[in-house]
Amino acid sequence: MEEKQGLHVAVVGATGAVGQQMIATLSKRDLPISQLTLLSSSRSAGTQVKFKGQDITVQEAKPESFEGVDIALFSAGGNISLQLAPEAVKRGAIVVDNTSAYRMDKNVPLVVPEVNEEDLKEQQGIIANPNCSTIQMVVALEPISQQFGLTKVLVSTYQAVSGSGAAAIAEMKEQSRALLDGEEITPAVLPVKGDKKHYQIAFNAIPQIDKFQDNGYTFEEMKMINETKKIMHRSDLPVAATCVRIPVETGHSESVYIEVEKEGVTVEQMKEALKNAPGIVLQDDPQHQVYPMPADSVGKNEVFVGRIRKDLDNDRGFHMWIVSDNLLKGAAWNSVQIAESLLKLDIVKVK
Ligand code: NAP
Ligand code: 3JM
Repeated sequence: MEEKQGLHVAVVGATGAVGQQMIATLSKRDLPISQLTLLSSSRSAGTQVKFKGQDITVQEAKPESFEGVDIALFSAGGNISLQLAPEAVKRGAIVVDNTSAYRMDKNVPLVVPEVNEEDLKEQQGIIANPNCSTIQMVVALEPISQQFGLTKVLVSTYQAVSGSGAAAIAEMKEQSRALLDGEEITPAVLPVKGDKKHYQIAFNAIPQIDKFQDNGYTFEEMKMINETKKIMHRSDLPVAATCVRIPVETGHSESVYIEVEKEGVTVEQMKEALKNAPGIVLQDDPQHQVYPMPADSVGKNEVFVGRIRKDLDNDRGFHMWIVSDNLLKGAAWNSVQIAESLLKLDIVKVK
């Protein structure tokens, strides 16, 4: 059989909340894909998935699954990435990893194309896709940093349950139904699958995403802090975060307070900087009640910014509200965008 021209792409975690969006995103974009390999655990192996009109059978992920693969998109949890990403690299693939396994490794570029695409040139086989909450925030921080200088970031998040996977979405829906029907509930997934206690997510807000560290911050909060500094090449930047899970299915929201270096920056100048930046849609017209909301962000690749206003006490302080589809720009779209950048920069070549 004659070999088709194009890339052999693999998706690891193809049956998950992120993996499904990766397949949907790949089918909308025009990366030249000649073969798509879909991988999961043995539980879902055998499932049929449609891609551009073709049925593809999901297979169990094994080291040999990566023979001949050019680009492997991983989103099956950190342990799977630790086990299988090196196996994929050994077989010649470039890995774009969606887990936290390699993000802070100094040999691994952590990339949001609108911010630090050039870092891809330093890749040694594995490229990390940042945490969803980090990605949407740095897309908005970068143009501000470039034009006005950035000296401080304080963020509180309002994160959707889909960030915690398919089981968390199901738990929120079933709990909502049960509570409305006056039934007892038994939380079993959120806030963290493997942690000691589980709490109600329906009609509630849980100030814990991922496990706690000894310093009182959760890992999710530390991901936002450390990853922001790495992506923006600003190890000196003060960043603090509070991450909260709310009963929204998809779309993360963030209330962000920043301080800039330059004096006298106006709200209009801030809006102008954001409006003209790549990947951002400005939705900011309080008179007409225009501002970003998670329900409007679903299915869209952009980061939406609004509610921009000056702090009342600090002339260099600004507040804003940043919203994006956590499964798209926060995960699947950013990964596919990285794959497109790899081609654009000639790091991966089509055979
Ligand atoms: P999910 O809905 O629970 O899906 C998990 C996926 O991983 C499923 O396809 C599952 O396959 C697969 N999987 C589980 N164990 C496996 C194994 N031993 N070998 C191969 N595949 C296995 O979770 P999700 O929300 O899609 O998230 C998946 C991962 O992506 C997360 O754990 C996280 O590390 C990462 N993530 C990153 C971001 C980000 O911010 N960039 C956001 C969300 C998630 P089965 O169907 O066979 O179980
Ligand atoms: C988002 O390894 C795991 O169990 C996955 C935990 C997880 C992560 C992570 O740490 O990779 C769930 C949801 C993320 C993430 O993107 O950081």
